[in-house]
Amino acid sequence: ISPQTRHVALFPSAGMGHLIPFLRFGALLLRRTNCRVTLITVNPTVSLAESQHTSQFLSAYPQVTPLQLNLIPVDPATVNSDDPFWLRFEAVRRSAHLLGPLLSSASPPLSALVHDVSLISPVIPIAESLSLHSYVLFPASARMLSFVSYFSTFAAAGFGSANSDPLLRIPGISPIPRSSIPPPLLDPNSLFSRILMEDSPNLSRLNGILINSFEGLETEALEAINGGKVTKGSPPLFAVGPFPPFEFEKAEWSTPLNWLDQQPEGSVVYVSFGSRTALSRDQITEVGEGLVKSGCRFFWVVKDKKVDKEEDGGLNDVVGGELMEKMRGRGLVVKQWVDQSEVLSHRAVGGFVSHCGWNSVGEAALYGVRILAWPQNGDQKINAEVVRASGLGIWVESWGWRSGGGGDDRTVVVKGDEIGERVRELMGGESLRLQAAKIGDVARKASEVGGTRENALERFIGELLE
Ligand code: BUP
Repeated sequence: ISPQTRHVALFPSAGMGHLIPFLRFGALLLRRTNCRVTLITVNPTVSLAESQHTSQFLSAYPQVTPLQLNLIPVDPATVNSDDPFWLRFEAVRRSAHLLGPLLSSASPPLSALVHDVSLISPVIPIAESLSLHSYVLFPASARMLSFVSYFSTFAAAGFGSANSDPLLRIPGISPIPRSSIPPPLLDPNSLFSRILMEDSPNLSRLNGILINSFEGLETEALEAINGGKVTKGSPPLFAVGPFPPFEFEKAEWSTPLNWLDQQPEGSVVYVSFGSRTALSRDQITEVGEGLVKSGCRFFWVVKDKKVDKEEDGGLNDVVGGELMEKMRGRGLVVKQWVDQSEVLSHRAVGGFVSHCGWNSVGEAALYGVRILAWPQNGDQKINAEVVRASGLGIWVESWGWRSGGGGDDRTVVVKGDEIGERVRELMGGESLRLQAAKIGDVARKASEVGGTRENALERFIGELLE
C-alpha cells in the first residue's frame, strides 16, 4: 500500500434510495488506483433488494472490505413512526456508537468516513475521536439539501406555522411552496423533524457534503449552497454526479430486455414508483387504464407492498385479469425488480412516469429521458420542482401526494383518462424530448475527464491527504 493511498469507509442507511448512491460512489472511487474502500453493511436490512444489491456489489468488487454492523433492535413504541424504513433509520442511528471499534480495526487505517445524512450527530464524535475526515453523501437533490441546511432556521420560526406565506423563502433558492415540504417536516414531533433538528446544526462540523447532482440539472441550488447564500458556515459541497450504475455480472436480475429490443426507438414509456412506494389497488387499476388509453407502448413495474419481502400475489391478483387482458399486446407489465438503469438507457425508452426519487431523476437525467413527475412521498415534490425547472419533464401538481404521503388528499385516486392524456403529452412533446436530451449531453460531459464530476472527485480525494 503506497502512503498516498486513501482508504474510505462508506456507511449507508436503510432503503435502496440510500444504499444505491453509496455503492455507485464507491465504484467511482475504485476506478482510481489510489483509493481503497470499506463498506459498512447493516444487519438486518429491511428489504431483500438491499441485501441482494450489497452482495452483488461485493462480488463485482472483491477488493472492497465489508464490515458488518449488527443493529440493536428498536422498540417501535419509542419511535414516532410506523414506516419500516424510518424505524430502521432510527435503529442504525441508535447503533452508530458500535462503529468506533469497527472503524479502528480497518487496515490500512482509514482516511475518511462517508456516511448517510441521517447519521450526522451520532457519527461525527466517533470520526473526530479517530481523526477521520467526515463527509455526508446526501441522497437527494441540492434543492432538498438547501432545505435541510435551512431547517434550524425554519424550526426556530415555528415551522412556518405562524406565517401565512404559502412559500418558504430560502436565500439564493427559488421559493419552495409549503405544499412541497415533506409532510413530516411540518410536524415538530415527527421522527424526521427530530433527526433534522439535532443534525442540521451539526452540518458545519462535516468536512464536506457529496451530492449526486451536476450543473445543468441544478445550477441554482448548487451555486447558492456553494456561494454560502443558504446558511453561514456550510461545509464545502462536492457535486460528484451524475452517478453511473456500477458494473456487475447479470444473473436473475436481468430485465425483460428482449421485449424492449423489439420496440421502435424512443417509443416506450417506462412506469415505476421506486422501491418503497406501494400504490393502492384502485390507483393501480387507474394507472393500467391510463396506459391503455394513452395509446403508447409501455413498460410498467407494479409494486403492491412497501417492503419487497411482503410482496405475495401475482400480477393477476394485483392488477386484475380483465385489465391484464386489455393491456396484452400494448405493453409489458412486471411485478419484480428490474435493472432500471438498463431500462432507462435502452434506445426504445423515451419517457418515464416517475415518483421522482432522486436516484431515478439522476438516472433519467443521465440518459436524457423525459419525466412525467408524479411525486408520492418525502422529498419527491421538491425533486419534481427540479425536474420541471430544468426542463427534464412535466409535473401535474394537482395530482398531490399519494399512498400515505401525508397530505390531505391521500385518498384521491387520479383517473385513467387524466393519466392517459398526460402520458400522451409526455411522449408527444418534441421540445421536451430535445431538452431532456440536452440535459443528458450535459450529464455525459460532466462525467468525462476534466468534467465537473471528475474534477469534484479529484478535489475530494486530494483533501483526504490533508
Ligand atoms: Br423499484 C426499482 N429497479 O425495480 P429512488 C428501483 N430500482 O433498479 P426510492 C431499480 O432503485 P427514496 C427497480 O434505479 C433507483 O436507483 C432505481 O431509488 C432502483 O427511489 C433506486 O429513485 C430507487 O431514489 O428511494 O426507492 O423511492 O424514497 O429513498 O428516494
